[in-house]
Amino acid sequence: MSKPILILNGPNLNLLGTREPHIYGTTTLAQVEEMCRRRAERRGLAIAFHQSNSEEKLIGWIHDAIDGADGIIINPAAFTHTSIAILDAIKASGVPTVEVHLSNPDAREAFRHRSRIARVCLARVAGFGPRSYVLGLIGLVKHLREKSAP
Ligand code: CA2
Repeated sequence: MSKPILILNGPNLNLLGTREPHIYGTTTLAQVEEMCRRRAERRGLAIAFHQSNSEEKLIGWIHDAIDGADGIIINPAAFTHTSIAILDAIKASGVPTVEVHLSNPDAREAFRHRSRIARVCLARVAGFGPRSYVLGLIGLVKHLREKSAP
């Protein structure tokens, strides 16, 4: 493993820690990034961390991962439940991808129960707040290291 892990965040996650703390907590997205960066550095790895409200931008970053990242952690936010375009991008990239969520979508409204991307992801971590990202990162790195071991 020599390339960074790409961590992607979908729409409205820029508001994290500032709105609806009863659902999404008080940790900001910048703090989530810092938690992930520290964890990755302990394992000798770099991360690239992005957020966008635009599906097009998220897809562009997934395409960039084809040559530029060893793995992807993605919280597509509401696009989780709607975006066949993000599903197709992850599938086409061939980059091992872990789906993460702050809340547990299965314990919420019915429209959040379907994930469009789950079928092309290695795993899913949900419901642990910001720790979902860290747990997803640890699992992904373990998987990649086992895969590349001689
Ligand atoms: O639990 C998650 O991580 C979600 O991906 C969050 C999405 C939601 O649509 C998914 O069903 C589950 C919503 C992200 C919105 O982020 C906000 C953060 C703070 C305040 C308002 C929205």
